[in-house]
Amino acid sequence: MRLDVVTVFPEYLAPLRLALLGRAVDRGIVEVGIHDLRDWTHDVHRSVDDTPFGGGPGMVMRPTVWGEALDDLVPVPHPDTGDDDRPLLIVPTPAGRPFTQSDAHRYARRRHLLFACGRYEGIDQRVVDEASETMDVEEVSIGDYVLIGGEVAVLVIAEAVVRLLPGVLGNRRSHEEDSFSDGLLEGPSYTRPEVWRDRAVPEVLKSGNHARIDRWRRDQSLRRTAERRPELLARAELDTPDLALLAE
Ligand code: 6GU
Repeated sequence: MRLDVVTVFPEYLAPLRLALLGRAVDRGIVEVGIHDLRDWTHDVHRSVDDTPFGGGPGMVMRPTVWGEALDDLVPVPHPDTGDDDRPLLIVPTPAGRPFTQSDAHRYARRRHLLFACGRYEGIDQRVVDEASETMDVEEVSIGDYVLIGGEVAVLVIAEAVVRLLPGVLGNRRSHEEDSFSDGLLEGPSYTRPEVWRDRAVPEVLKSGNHARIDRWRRDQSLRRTAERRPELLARAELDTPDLALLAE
């Protein structure tokens, strides 16, 4: 998979080359390109923004600069072979649709993701409107709070996607036990020692009875989800023992 990011703060994206993401880069599972939006300016001040039409606070990122950046970074379909390498363009914005685990799975199937980081009050909407005519474009939010720019959101989304690529996590049964893969939160985990500061590990986890352990874990997930994210229960697949537990 190829990940390209356009930003006015390229250094902010350095973590893409660290730790788990960096290992995926070293192993050739992902290629990362980080691009400074100011490279597509022509004025001495390398200006990327301007005042909003209609007035109001803040600045809007100029379509002229973004347009040239996307023209350079988006491959045109090959006229003879019909090869089409056009990326999925992802625009992080608090005004986007919520980014979820199912989006992460969907993005993980793409060959090329291109992230356009807005700062200030966002990017002139015509950039997204025009791009939508020739490629898939998604405006996404990572949660109900406001960040200064899209850079941290890109780190979040890239990490959620890259960990799903084959070979990145290694030595793991699957992603089937992740929080959200069954629509529930994960329950608590424990390791040695068996007793720590007078707190014992739940007895069932040492019983060796895997049917009991699975049921206990399921119950913990259900209780935690009911407590912290009750709205998730409506969409989870619940069987009769699940419903019995929740009715307690
Ligand atoms: Cl994706 N961008 C910005 N700037 N703020 C956000 C966000 C994204 N998601 C939540 N808040």
